[in-house]
Amino acid sequence: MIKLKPLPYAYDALEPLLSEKAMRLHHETHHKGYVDKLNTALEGDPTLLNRLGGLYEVLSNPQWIPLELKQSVIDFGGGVWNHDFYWGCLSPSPGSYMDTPEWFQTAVNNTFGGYEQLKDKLIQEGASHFGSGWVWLVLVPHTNTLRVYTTLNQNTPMMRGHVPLLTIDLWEHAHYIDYEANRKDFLTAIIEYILDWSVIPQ
Ligand code: MN3
Repeated sequence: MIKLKPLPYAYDALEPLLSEKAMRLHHETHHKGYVDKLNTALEGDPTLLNRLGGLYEVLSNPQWIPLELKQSVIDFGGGVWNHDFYWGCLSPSPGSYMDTPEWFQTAVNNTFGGYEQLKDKLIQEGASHFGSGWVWLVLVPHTNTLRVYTTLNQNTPMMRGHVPLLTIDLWEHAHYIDYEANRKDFLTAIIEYILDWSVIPQ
């Protein structure tokens, strides 16, 4: 059984950028819904997660999932993992980009031209994404390069063999209460004030 992990801060900790009402609804209804649906799907193969080493490993290797469970585990398991990861990318006292490791700042400069361009790219890709999904900053292994892109629904970068570094939820439920349909304002507020750059690995 997968359990709903608590948020790493209080429901009102990200006020006024993300309201307590929005955070409660997002965590207690949407995120919990994925946990419940994943548990129901896993009744078809109760040892799957243990056998394959956990949710991250399963989502990184969807070819290992029994065919009859595959789409459910990708959708509901992705919903669980993506939300856990997203909460960890936000903070009421976020780490600064200036304190990220040298390898990362060098890669940002080489790939995007600099920090401002990276922020613009996250906002532009996230705001123009059609439908539900997520915007990601990922590391492409072997080449050690960075990429920004969006995934549809609950798809993850691990399915493409990429390592997620940061994400922001693009589903309407993520922004509708506080920003209505203005996803660009939502992304800008998060990126400027509560995105925690200390999640970038040393
Ligand atoms: Mn969500």
